[in-house]
Amino acid sequence: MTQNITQKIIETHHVEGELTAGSEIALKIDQTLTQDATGTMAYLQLESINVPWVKTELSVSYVDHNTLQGDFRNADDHRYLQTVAAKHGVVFSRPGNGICHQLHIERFARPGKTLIGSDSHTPTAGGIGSMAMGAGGLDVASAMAGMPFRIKYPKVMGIELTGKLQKWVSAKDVILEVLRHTDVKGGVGYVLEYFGEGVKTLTVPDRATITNMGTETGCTTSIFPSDEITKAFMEAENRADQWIELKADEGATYDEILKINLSEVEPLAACPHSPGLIKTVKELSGMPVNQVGIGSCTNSSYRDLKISAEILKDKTISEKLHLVMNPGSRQVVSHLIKELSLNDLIASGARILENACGACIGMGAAPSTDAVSVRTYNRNFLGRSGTKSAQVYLVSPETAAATALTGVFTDPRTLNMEYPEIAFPDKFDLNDNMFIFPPSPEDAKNITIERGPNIAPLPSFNPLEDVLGGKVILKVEDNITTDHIMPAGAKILPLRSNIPEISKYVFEVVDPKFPDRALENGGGFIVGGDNYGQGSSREHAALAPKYLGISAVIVKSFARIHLANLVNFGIVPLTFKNPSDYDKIEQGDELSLEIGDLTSEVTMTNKSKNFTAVLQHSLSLLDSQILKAGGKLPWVKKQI
Ligand code: MIC
Ligand code: SF4
Repeated sequence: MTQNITQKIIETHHVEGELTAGSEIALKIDQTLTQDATGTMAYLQLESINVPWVKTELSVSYVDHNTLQGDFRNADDHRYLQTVAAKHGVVFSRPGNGICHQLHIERFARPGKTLIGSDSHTPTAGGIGSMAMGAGGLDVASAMAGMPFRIKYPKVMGIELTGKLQKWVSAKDVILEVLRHTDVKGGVGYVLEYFGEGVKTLTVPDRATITNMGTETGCTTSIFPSDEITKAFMEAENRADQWIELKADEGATYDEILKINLSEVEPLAACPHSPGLIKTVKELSGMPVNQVGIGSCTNSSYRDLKISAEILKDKTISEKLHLVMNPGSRQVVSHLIKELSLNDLIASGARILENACGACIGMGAAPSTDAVSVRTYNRNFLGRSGTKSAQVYLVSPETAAATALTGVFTDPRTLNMEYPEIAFPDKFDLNDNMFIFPPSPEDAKNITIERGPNIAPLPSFNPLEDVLGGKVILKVEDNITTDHIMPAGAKILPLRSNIPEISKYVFEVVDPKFPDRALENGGGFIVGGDNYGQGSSREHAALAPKYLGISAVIVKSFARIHLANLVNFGIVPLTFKNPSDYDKIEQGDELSLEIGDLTSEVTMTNKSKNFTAVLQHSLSLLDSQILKAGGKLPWVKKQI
């Protein structure tokens, strides 16, 4: 039987479940990654599972999100992460080394391997042919403890690339073109697998830009074949021995096919406040811009910064705006220094920030009031930049650099200059000295894990009753993101290892009174529309509402990672059998849900409006048991 790449990797890693679309399967996980903002919780969970040494082939703990160190709290977290990594056999990437996804694809990701990461952009490694998925921290901790990872057997959307990109159009425009077709939920339930003649015109960093932002379609992951181009990249990273070929069989089939002719792709932009609201840059051209940001895990590779430097060389950025740049890794910076491109950037007026997530997650460089900010990042959700009134657009490095020069939205094809073609070096500058590799398990016994006062113990939760009662504490619309539920940014991120404190900010951008109202009412329910919980993997978007007493979320549909996180922390995820029942519920209504053992539909009685409605769920038997027990941690501990 012919197979596509997704089917091949699933077949070699499948340990449980039926291989039919929609059924739950369990996969063996070869590699894991965490980042600091989700990592503290993940390692507290790993510690409580009580597995002395990780069972994966490789686990890496990166520090890239929360690097401002405004006070002792970030630094405490970093110290904890470094010591807990050494204790349990995890490689530690020190702050300043770079952004997790850029570093992972440079130094560790491997074709044909499975990877889960406590960050939703883990699919970046799909650019090298790894089956890489975002997951909640507890699922990553469980994988480190040797447990398989459970997903719904995905459908595969084959994305056929033909032709070749025109000058001034690049990989970011390709993924924006995909998003123009799928919007932010067209990928739910799918792996996006790329094939066709056009694939060989894209380098690994180009492919990684595409798989990175594929996350915004809601998909399980995205993947490219591993071919001669992949081999060349791995050779340049001195990892040719880890290369294997990976391609779909001749005649392999897909559940759906999307065709994209690269030659016809134009410079595109995602408009406020959704990565799925796509317009051409031409349509937006001339709009005054106040800030430009180049970087983030989507566009901070050598190629992306080098082309920006070439565009900005010998020129000065517009006085109407600021330009901030975050390189993806020290490897990238090292090349920019040697080739004098860093000089070009600084001379042009660019502000070069740390090799970290930075402004992408609202850690500094928040735009001014009502500002238009044009960024090469992957998300432009309301308030994510740190300024609620800012209008954030997502574009390619070419468009961003052109815009930085003119001060208005600019189609880079209108710049009067030769297109700078950028090839990656034959050999990248290699320097792994900011990775701390773990000692031997024997030596690790002498390591003491260091915990500052910002590391609060994990909260524990009780088993669920058969009937849940309470008020609708909040009713929200479609496409509520985890940035709405549990915002990030410089003020809130330092609280990631402290659930009681961070819970005070739940739904801050939507309704700052939510936490108090939830506590005053002894908890209750959230009602929402379609695609609830889209965006990040942060399990705090489940843990913190749970801490405030939320026992069920009732919506039209869920995003994948958030749904798993709700189950993991004992919040019942329910959907309306009849979506129009959503309209009949108001905030403040008193509800009663007969959940029983959660193996069938649930009857909801709205006592305030005097009607009943049927609610559904997509829980496996195991999920139902986990939920009833009050969450996954006690269950995992029992398994281990
Ligand atoms: C994001 O881009 O939203 C983040 C910040 O990287 C999150 C993880 C987090 O919230 O810590 C993600 O993508 O999962
Ligand atoms: Fe960091 Fe932004 Fe990438 Fe998230 S999307 S990992 S915050 S750079």
